[in-house]
Amino acid sequence: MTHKILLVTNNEKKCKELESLLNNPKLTVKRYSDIIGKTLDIEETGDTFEENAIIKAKALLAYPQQIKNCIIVADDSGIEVDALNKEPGVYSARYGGPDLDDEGRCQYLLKNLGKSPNRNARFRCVIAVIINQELKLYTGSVEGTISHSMQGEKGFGYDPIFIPEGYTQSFAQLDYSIKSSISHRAKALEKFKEFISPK
Ligand code: ITT
Repeated sequence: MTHKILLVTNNEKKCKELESLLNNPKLTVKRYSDIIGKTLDIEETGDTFEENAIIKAKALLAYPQQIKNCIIVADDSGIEVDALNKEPGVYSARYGGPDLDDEGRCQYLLKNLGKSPNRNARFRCVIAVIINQELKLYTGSVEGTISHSMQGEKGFGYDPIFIPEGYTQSFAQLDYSIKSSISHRAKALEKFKEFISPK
């Protein structure tokens, strides 16, 4: 049996990661905007990754005809920096204001962290899934440290300043096969894949 997965995200690079992590002959993966014919501006009003992931997944319930027989999958994620009181956390995509791009947000975080000796941080991901009208949540995280400057071109978001535990290079420098086996998103999706398609 093939499952039809509908991804709810407007972030192209996140979407590509989700597609790559869900690449499996038992899954057909579609982007929600291709199914409903437009992009939604979903307001992330929650205070937690869980709340925002649920808000994104539930936004698709307004399109019952189009989502029939689909498994809805929404990702809310971000980076927590211990010395910044776990900021930017759920505000990762909006950190430093709407005018900044990924690079601007990395630089803003580096500036705020300054020379702090405590550079511990983690990426967190919550995947909200709606399957047969039931809501399920899957979580994943990866520990690491914040570098002193941006390093590498791969990935997206805060990847150039995040060095995962056990490595000396950033997610943006390491081969993608490493990020895709240890990332917050990979861990959350692993649990989801095990649920829909047990080994
Ligand atoms: P959608 O809500 O449409 O999915 P978004 O970019 O707004 O897109 P989030 O609200 O989940 O997504 O914000 C997550 C932000 O956290 C994202 O924009 C990145 O800056 C950062 N982030 C999440 N996962 C990341 C990863 O794997 N690598 C680097 N940065 C990541």
